Amino acid sequence: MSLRTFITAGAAAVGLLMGTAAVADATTTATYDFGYESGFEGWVAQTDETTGTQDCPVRHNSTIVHSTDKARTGTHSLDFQTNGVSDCGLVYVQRQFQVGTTSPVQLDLSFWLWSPDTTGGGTGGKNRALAYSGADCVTDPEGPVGGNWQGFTDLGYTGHEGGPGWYQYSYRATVTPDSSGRICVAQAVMIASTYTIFKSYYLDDTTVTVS
Ligand SMILES: [Ca+2]
Repeated sequence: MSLRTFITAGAAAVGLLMGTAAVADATTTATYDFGYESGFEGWVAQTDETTGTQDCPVRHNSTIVHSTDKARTGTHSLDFQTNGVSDCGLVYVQRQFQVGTTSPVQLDLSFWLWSPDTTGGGTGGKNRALAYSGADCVTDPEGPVGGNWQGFTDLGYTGHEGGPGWYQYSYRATVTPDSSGRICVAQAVMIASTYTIFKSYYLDDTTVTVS
């Protein structure tokens, strides 16, 4: 993980002119890059079965592991091993970020997902990529509700015209931090088709920008 920050030039200049009090109002942009070369890099792996009450009719035992099977950059990624035994499940990683304010911030998330699917589905059909953000992390996913999971945003199918490969997903939200100035962000694969094998989706090159 690497962190880049900068203070908006105009705001910093105002701060210099007006003294230290104005510096506190300067807009800071922080960008975090995750390539998963050294592990989960602070992201916590969970499924709808590993936290809170079970939502799916059948246990799917999906999991996420650190992998060298595929990488978009470097040699590692996170392998979302999903099982569609009951056409149901949420498999995700989530992470807290200290944003240094309790005022609403803009969150920009992007990540790359390697998918084995096609637009027609491929082996076992196709799933969906989701994202979440909020003051609190997800402790008991609720779903599937209306073809999604509560609080998550649908970023699209995992099946693409070009067939298996790496595809980028993007998400933007305004998030109000908790009273300690923290937000939580999640990247997810929602199981949305029926298959009784473990099908891998690989996550790499996540960028989180808070401004
Ligand atoms: Ca990588």
